[in-house]
Amino acid sequence: MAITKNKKLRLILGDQLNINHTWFKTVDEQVTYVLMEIQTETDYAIHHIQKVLGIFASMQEFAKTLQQQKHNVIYIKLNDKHNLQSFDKNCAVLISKNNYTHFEYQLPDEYRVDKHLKQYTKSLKISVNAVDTEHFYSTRNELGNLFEGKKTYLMETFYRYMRKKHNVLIIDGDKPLHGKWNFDEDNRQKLPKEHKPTAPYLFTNNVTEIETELKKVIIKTIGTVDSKKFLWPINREQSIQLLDFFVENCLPLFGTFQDAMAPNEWSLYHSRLSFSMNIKLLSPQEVVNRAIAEYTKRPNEIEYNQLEGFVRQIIGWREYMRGIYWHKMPEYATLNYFDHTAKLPQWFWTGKTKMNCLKNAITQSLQFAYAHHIQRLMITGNFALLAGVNPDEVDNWYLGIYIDAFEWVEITNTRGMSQFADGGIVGSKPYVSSATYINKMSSYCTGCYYNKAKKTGDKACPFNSLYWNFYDKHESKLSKNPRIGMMYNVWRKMAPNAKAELLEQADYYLKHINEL
Ligand code: FAD
Ligand code: DLZ
Ligand code: SF4
Repeated sequence: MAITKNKKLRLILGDQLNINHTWFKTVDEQVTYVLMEIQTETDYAIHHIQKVLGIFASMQEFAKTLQQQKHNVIYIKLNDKHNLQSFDKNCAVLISKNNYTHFEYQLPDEYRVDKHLKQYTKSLKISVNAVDTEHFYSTRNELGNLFEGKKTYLMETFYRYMRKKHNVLIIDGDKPLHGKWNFDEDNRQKLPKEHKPTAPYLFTNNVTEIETELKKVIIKTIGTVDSKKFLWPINREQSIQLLDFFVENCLPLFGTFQDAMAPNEWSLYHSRLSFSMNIKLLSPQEVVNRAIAEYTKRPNEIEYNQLEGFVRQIIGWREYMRGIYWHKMPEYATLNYFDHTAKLPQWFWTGKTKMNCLKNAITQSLQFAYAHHIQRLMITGNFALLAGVNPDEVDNWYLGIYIDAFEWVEITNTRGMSQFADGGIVGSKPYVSSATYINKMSSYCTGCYYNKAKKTGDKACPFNSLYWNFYDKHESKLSKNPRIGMMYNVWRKMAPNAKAELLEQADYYLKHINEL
């Protein structure tokens, strides 16, 4: 039997659901697309049940769309008899069975999968091509090239470069609209007591069939789900609806309450678009353009600081984190600047702690697979850093629990921004705080078992003593940092017995961390 030339197999990963990719512009009967639900991907971390369901449901929807457009699609479900549970093994069988003469894949976002596919394709006897995902504003190496030879990697420098390069909120060729690059000083207020935030826009997708399939195999997951009313978007139409809802209802207060936290309010004015963007149902360009269009349409209702703050998160932070990832991996995953070794407290997996801020942030993470940025940074991340938890443990928790967690954006935020384990590549100082900051930005302290104002003694808020203990322990590594020097002046001036009491209190809390 004659072998047809140019028979192509194209692999689509679970976070590559970009229907606008060049691949799909023409229908070619010589081309077959393959998507696969596999245990090597479900098991590299203990994932939230909603993350696995969300990715599988979106992959299935994407395969359906491709089929409707008349593309050839092979979809391997988790429990298919012939599923060999890894990208390379499944592809190898398909290639030999169907006599493909070409194999193509889109560049993975994660180093681990990139390495795996590079190794696998080296062994292939047919031609191989890896193409861009056509998703990001910047290339993998763009940030590395921009900062070539520089000691620091300032996000603000990168952000300005991106704004100019992509002509976003720019006038006169290279000047920032409204005279300033960054309007953060107008943002970040606490939620007023009487303020009732807009309720989040939730979907009611039925994903019970996928849940039943998941239960048949031994996949350890965390968190809860109502699989009859799965609340996250699982296709492009729903992602666009969520984007519309965000710009119409939340953007006007996005910046103002970006850092605010309140009990039982799990997303406030945040967009919750990270999942759709990270699996590429939405492109960052269309999100940014939609927000700018809304601002242009309603100049009297949407202030510029709200828009600029949102655009910065996407053009700035999101692209910056990806650039740092590709510039610094694989070493980045081994960095542990403070040599932290402690284990994550058990209640990170249950939310059962008397600390109201942590109880809220963890419980909502288990319930929704989501926490907003300041909860991740200044509640859970802050505590893990003050408690000296090993960054590997911290990474595994963040990589599993959030629906939007993929290593390229998780590790740079967790190990970098939150844990300062990179010694200052992403952030210029560690993000730690006592109860003062948490109380300033939230109303958690009001309902807490602990007393925010007490540093030592019965019911003293653990953040207070752990905060000073952290600075004391890492004085040699931090005291020369110009952004922290002032804290050391305060610490040095403190009476010796007050210092001793604080350190004793911290020591007690660290020894009884699982009981906090
Ligand atoms: P919004 O507040 O509405 O922001 C809009 C968009 O901006 C987000 O969707 C996201 O794409 C982008 N963005 C905002 N901040 C960042 C940032 N620091 N880095 C990258 N993109 C950003 N984000 C992830 O997408 N995946 C992760 O696994 C992840 N892990 C994090 C871990 C820690 C410890 C911290 C501190 C932050 C982490 N972030 C992560 C960044 C940020 O918290 C989330 O992007 C954001 O909370 C997602 O919710 P949202 O879509 O409602 O964001
Ligand atoms: C996160 C995830 C999970 C849980 N399962 C799958 C899967 O079964 N099949 C798949 O193709 N992708 C999955 N993903 C997303 C991948 O982990 C992601 O595509 C790679 O890590 C590249 O970033
Ligand atoms: Fe958190 Fe301390 Fe406030 Fe309690 S008192 S909510 S532990 S900061």
